[in-house]
Amino acid sequence: MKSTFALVIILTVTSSSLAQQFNNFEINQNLDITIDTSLENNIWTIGSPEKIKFKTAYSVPNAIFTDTSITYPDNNFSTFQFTIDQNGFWMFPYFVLQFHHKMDTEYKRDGGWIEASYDKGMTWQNIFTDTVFRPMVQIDPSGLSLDTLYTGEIAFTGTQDNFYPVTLCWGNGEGNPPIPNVDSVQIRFVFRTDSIPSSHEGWMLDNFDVYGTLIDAIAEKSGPDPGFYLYPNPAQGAISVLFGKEMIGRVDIFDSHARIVRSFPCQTDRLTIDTAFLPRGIYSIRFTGADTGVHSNQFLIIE
Ligand SMILES: [Ca+2]
Ligand SMILES: [Ca+2]
Repeated sequence: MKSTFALVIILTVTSSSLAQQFNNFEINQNLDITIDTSLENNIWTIGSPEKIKFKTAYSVPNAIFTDTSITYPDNNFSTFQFTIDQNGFWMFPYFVLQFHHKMDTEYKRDGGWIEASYDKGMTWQNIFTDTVFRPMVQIDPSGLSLDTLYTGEIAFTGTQDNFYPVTLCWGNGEGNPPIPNVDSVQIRFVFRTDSIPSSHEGWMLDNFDVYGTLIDAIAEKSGPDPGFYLYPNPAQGAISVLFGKEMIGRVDIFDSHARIVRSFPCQTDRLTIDTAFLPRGIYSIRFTGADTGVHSNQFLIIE
């Protein structure tokens, strides 16, 4: 089966404070996240989780998660939302929304998706099926992939025991739908359960990060072997490489002048590379395997 995904190399510009909105539910909260309390049985809660699977936030102590008890109720429809202020991003060709999440739901029956409104809340689109302004979506391959709920919604559903990042990128680059020409974009996270009771804990999210970017490259790769995935990118101190399966071969890291700055053998499905010794800049990482050929990717070190 042919699979295609986009590798996105993101350059952040940190010189403008307008160009970032963030909320980790601790000290840094200039992205204002609201829970609509007029919605009956809205179970989103901001606080410190005390469940069985949801014991700790991604950044402690707080996160946003579905609550009222350990397990979520049936027939539930809950939302929270925030506004991306596009005025801060006009100088950038792209803007990105990133967050970390963890989920425990009844597979294909209960789950959550993300909606966007480009007309100040009058109409909403599931971003995963929106054909006009659909963002590129980058999901950690070890985490939940998108699936179809029995209602037909494309959503996150099922269980992942660890936090994984999700990156959404709206942009005007080649292959991207355009950034909508509006001064703000509203984002709504929807959690929905069916009529069958189940003992699952729901959805937990943390560290919402919105920023304008200049994207250096969007490389489309096709084929049964998607190469590998790097995170976080940009990196600070260390970068993790996920291959998706055990890979035997050699890893080389090159600086922007194509000089090898590090080289080592590998036999693993994932590894973490210490980047503290490397100055900030753009790097390439290349994997060469006897059976799997050559794969390369780029990353940015910001400190
Ligand atoms: Ca937090
Ligand atoms: Ca259920």
